[in-house]
Amino acid sequence: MSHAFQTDDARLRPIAEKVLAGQRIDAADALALYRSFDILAVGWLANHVREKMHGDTTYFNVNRHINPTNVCVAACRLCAFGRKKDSAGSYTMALEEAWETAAQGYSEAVTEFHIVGGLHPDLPFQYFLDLIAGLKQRFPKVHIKAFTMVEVGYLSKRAKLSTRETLEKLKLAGVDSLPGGGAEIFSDRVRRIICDHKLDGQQWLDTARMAHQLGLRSNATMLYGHIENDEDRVDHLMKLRALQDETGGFQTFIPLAFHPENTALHHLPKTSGMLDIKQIAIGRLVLDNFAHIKAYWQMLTPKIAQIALRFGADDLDGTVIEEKIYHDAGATTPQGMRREELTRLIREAGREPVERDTMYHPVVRTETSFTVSV
Ligand code: V47
Repeated sequence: MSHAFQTDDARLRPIAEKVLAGQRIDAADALALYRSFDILAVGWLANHVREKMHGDTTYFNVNRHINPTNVCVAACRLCAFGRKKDSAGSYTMALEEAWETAAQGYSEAVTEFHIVGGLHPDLPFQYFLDLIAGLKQRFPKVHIKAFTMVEVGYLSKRAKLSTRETLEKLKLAGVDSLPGGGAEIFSDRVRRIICDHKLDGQQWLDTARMAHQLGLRSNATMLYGHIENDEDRVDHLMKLRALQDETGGFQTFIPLAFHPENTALHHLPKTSGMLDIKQIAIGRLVLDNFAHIKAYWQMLTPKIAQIALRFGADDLDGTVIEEKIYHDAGATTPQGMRREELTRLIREAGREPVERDTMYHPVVRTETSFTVSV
C-alpha cells in the first residue's frame, strides 16, 4: 500500500488495499465509506483514482440550459420548478421563443444545448420533434443533450409509441445524447415519497439501456440529501455500475444535492459540505466504469465544487446560462458563470482546465469561433 495513505479508521484499510490494487469495491465497502468520518482518507483514495484516470485535467463546457415549459403533471415533492397548467408562474415557450432563447446563448459560442422541462399534459410529441429539428437547423454545430428518461417515458405514453420508437424519433429529429436527470434515488420506498407518479427506478434504467443500445450516450444523476439513507445511496450506485457494465453508454455521473426551499420537503435541512464532498468521492470510488464525475457548481456552490476537484471530480459544469430548476428551489448561486471565472477556480485548485464538448473532445477557441478536435 502507498505510504501516503493514512487513516485511523480500520474499516477503510481493506478498501484502500482494493482501490490501490485497481480492484473493484463492493456494496459493503461503499457502505463503510458512507459511514466513515475520515473524509480526508476517503478523498485521498478518490483523488488517487481521479489522477490515475485524468491527471490534473479538469473539463468544463460552455452550454445553455433551455427549459421549454415548467408545466408538469407529476407534482413531485422534491421539485420547486413544476407548475400546474393554469397556476401562477406557469409558462410554455412557443417554438419561436425557444429558438430565440437558444440564440441568446449562442452569442457565447455554446457547444451544447441542455434541454429539459416539465411533463406537459397537452403539448404533442410533434412539438418536441419540431423544437429539436428547428434547433438543429439553426445551430447545426451545437450538440443537443435533451430529455431525461422520465420525459422520454412520458412522451412515449402520450404519443402511444414504444420507448424504442420514441427514442428513435427523437434521435432522428436531432437529439445527440440525453442528460442524467430524473434518476433521483432508485429505491421504491423513497420514490413513493419524493416523486410518486414518475417512472420507477427500473423503468429509468430500462430507458437508459434502450437509449444506449440505439447509440445515444447519456449521463446519470443521483439526488441525495433528502430522506434517503446510506443503503439507498449504495443501491443506486450499484445499479448504475451494473448497467454501465452492460452498455458502457454513460458518460458522466453527477451527484445532485437536494435543495429543499419552495418544495413540499422544505422542512428538510440543506445538505452539508461533508455529505457533498463524500458523495463526490464515493461516486468516483464506486463507479469505476464511469469515465467522469461532475461537480455541478450551481447546486454545490462554486466553493464546494472547487474543493470537489481534489476529491474525485474531473468535470466542473459549466458556464451554464440561465439555470432554473435549482434557482426555483432556492439556490443562491449565480445563474451562470463566465469562462474566465470557471478556469480561475480550476487553476486555483492546482488543476488544468480543458474546455470540452459534450463527448469530451477538447474545444479550441479563437476570438470568433471554435473547433472541436476529435
Ligand atoms: O431531475 C429537481 C433535480 C434534476 C430539485 O446531465 C433537484 O449533464 C435539487 O439532471 N433540489 C435536473 N435537485 C438537473 C439535472 C442535471 C443537471 C446538470 C447537468 C446534468 C447533465 C443534469 O434536478 C432533476 C432532479 O433530479 N432536482 N428539483 C431540488 N429541489
